[in-house]
Amino acid sequence: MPDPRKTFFITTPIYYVNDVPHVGHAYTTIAADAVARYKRLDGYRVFFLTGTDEHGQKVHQAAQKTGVGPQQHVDALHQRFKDLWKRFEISNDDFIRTTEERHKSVVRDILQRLYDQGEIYKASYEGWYCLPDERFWTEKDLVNGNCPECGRAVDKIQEHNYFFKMGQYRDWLSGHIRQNENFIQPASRRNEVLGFLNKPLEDLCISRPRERLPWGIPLPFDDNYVTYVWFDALINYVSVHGPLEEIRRCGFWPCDHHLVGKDILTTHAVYWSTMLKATGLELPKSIFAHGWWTVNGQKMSKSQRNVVEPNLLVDRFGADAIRYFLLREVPFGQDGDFSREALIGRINSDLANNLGNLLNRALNMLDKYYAGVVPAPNGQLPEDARLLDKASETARETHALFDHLGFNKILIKIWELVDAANVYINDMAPWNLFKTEEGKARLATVMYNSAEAIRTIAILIHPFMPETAAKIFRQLGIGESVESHGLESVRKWGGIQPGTKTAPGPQLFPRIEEEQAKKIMDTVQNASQAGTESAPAAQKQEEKLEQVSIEDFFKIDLRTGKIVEAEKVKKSKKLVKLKVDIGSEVRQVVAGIAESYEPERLVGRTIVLVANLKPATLMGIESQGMVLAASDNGKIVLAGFDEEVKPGVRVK
Ligand code: ME8
Repeated sequence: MPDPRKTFFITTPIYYVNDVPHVGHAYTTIAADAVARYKRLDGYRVFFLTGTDEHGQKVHQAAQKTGVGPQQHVDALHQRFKDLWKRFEISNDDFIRTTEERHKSVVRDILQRLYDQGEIYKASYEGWYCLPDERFWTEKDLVNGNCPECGRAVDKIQEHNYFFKMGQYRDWLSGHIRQNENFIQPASRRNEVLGFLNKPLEDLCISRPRERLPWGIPLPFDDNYVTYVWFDALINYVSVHGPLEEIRRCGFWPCDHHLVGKDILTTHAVYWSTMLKATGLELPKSIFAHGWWTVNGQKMSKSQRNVVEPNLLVDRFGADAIRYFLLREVPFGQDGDFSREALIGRINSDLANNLGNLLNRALNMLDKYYAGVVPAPNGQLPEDARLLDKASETARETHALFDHLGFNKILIKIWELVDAANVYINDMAPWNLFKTEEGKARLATVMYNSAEAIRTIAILIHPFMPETAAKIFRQLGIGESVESHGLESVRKWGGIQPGTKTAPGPQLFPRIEEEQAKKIMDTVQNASQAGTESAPAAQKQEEKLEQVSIEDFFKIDLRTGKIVEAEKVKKSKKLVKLKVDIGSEVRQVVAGIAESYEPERLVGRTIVLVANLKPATLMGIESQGMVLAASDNGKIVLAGFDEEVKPGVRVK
């Protein structure tokens, strides 16, 4: 049960719906998700917010290009973000859209209050305007006549507008940043903001004439104007809690962490902080600006045609592998490069070899020596204490690292524990202990500790890889709810109960061979090059086969079959030789499922067999049929039935 006094509020930027989401957007959202999940494990009541920024020039222009009205455009595009977050197992508690009335009414309320307080005034403005960034610059701000932020061309504009008296807060803000060490993180970014505040701070233009931009929230005190998109968007962090008066009652203010990319640090550190100050609301405890991802060394942008399509990445590698890679590969705060080699390297070494292997070998041994039941330990020796100490040290050290979002260090520490557990098994050599009576007494402790180390690891990786953690729990036989075990249970040894019946399953992360990797990445990049819109279409094309008539379909004789024998084909990594009872006879079938299924686990299973396939010879063995299975990112999952069916029944 979460402790009602421990609350935690974390946000991502709300993303523009001028385009579909890419891996950069996924990065911030996954990072926030990891923190939210960790805090929930630690007993906090968490409010994790993400959403979409749906007003402004960029979105308006994008809608115009697609030829639909802006509302229709944002309704369609925001869904792409929601869908992607589902695929990435993002556990957000709310999703705010700036076109929702609950948001617009709070924006109007804040604007009116600030106007009434004299914080907003109208003036004539002449200056330089960067359309893509939607920001005004003075002559002296420009770099070589271009926008100092993005380097693109700017337009000269003269018009009447409304201004927020931001400049008056410069010294106060500088002081606040200096006094609150964690307010802007990491430290290098904090210095950047302080440097920015060393120069005079201009007032902020917060309106756009409606005739130039009709798509926005009208100013409550002058409806010839709409609200500047940043002044509108930043308020989402408040409006999600309801009317302004609610903020003190909601229990989630001030915000604990605003996670943003380094591109939008100034708007958060300077605009948002001064807006809050003027409104009389408490500032966030921390604004963390992370680094920028490139792809193969290049900026990720649609014009470069190298956007990494996140849906395809999930299709091919699974959400957890991508979540792990993004947070493990580079320190949060620094820039990173997304490359095929780096991704495959991490999947094969960290996930398949180290983590996957640990689970497989431990469960196999439990199966072999204890029929899959976790034994009771027989007292701990000093050589066991090394593993136990490592586990508690990992829990302690990762906890401290979470305060500064040191994701990659946290993951390095957890993998040190994975390594320690693998080394423990090697050193204790259960296969030797099993040979003697004295050894067997010791074996119980070794196998118990191995299972408990895996349970601890599963809890610690849950924030980063929720699906994998649940799979490990399932295979350990302790349910799926990692959260119900909580962080407390990794702080003391002994959470897994002797007598627990394990349920080994398919490999967590099958190795990806070089050839296969190349093929996968080519599809991902080609689809991206065809434009992100066409990415799902490209995938469909690959799967789209010619239509067949029902008569054609019935030519295939699909039968239920019970596996009565299974053994690995010698010298083959992938093949298993099966004897399958299909009622009228027993067939010999060779299937390429050895990397996902141990032969012993196959016996007794009911599968679907293509019974009238022409026999073929594989590695010198005749195969009289084909077993139906799905191949998902290289992982093979057999088709089956949710109730018992006798062998030989036709499947249609
Ligand atoms: O700026 N590498 O929205 P946006 C890392 N609507 N992170 C990246 C990235 C990359 N290559 N590309 C994007 C906006 N991001 C405003 C925010 S908040 C009140 C309003 C991530 O769609 C990163 O978090 O341009 C960056 O700050 C954000 O997406 C920008 O998203």
